Amino acid sequence: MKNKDLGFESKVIHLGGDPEPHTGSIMPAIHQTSTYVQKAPGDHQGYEYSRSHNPTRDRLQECLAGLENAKYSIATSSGMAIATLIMHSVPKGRNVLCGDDVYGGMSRLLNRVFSEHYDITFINTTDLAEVEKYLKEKKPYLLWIETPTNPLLKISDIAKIAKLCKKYDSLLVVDNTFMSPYFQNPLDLGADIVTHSLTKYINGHSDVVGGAMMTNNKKIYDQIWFLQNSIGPSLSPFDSWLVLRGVKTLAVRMRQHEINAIQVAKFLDSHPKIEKVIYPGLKSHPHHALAKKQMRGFGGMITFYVKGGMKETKKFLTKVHLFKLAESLGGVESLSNHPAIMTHASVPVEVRKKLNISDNMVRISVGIENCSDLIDDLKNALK
Ligand code: P1T
Repeated sequence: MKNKDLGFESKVIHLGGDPEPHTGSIMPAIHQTSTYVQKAPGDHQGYEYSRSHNPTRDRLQECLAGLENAKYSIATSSGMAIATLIMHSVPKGRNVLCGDDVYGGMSRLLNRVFSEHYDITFINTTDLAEVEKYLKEKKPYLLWIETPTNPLLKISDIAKIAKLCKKYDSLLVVDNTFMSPYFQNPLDLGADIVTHSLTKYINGHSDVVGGAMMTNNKKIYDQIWFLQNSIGPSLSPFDSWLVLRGVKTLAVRMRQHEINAIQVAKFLDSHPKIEKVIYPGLKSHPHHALAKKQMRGFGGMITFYVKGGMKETKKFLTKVHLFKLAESLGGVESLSNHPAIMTHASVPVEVRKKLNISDNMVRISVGIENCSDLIDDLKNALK
């Protein structure tokens, strides 16, 4: 049986996981080395220097490519590092479009690092007419989207946007961090590049910062690999090994994240001290029908508004016990976050206002703990 024909639950365990040839070790070796001995100048076994290639990172890349149904993958030292490499691939003078609701660090990278070099426009990609209008007008090199977005969990139609991008000769990049490849495969829907913060669901244990991109386009892969090798943010051998270890349980973790999140979302939705809940699995979500069609699940992220303002919201966040107040998401443990002060503080104030990333907004990453414990924790904090 070929690896590509395996089910997802088998792929996460077996892709990149052939026994080590020299020892039969079932777990991959951590090739914690910077360099490789050559028999004669240029006579080596495919490895010269670990910034360029490393056997442990190769195994992880093989696994990640397989999970996104891609031929190629590049793993980097953070999610922002892969975004930086992709942005460096934009030719001089070309424009860039980006979804208006993205991770605060992405907004900072585009607004404060790359805006000097490119004309970057933030657009509402849930509106296909707006997408087409800007593709036509700006003829961008690439359109970058998150779906679901961070933190508003807006859903954009990947297949329809991919078609539009092809029509206007632009690349579509989809940051699939929130869904993980278990729930969504953007390349299958026509995207050119899919990216992940490995820090989140793929590693799943909050002990690594990493990033990756996957693509089926050899030209794009060669270009990003050249930039990775030239600029240097390669994922370390040990972090590659940790992610290979973490990803083995991705399927079971994602299922439990979702089971818990659905119950937590329903609990919050019926609570008198909560103004509004945003979760793609709730019928009240404006893109619920698209979420059902495009994704194989709704994930573990919930955003909601506490009744009151900053004072009440801060009080709630100091009273939760299991939902630890910390940036990040996608680990086995539950986390809570105040986007306006924490993860999205670098989003310009007027944009936060427009998007309603307000003082009473909370984002939670629902972990895989006992769900009654999680609901009790929120109940107590809201009291
Ligand atoms: O943190 P890093 O591994 O560099 O990944 C950046 C990143 C990229 N894309 C998305 C959708 C993200 O959510 C992130 C990082 N986000 C957080 C740290 C957060 O708490 O939202």
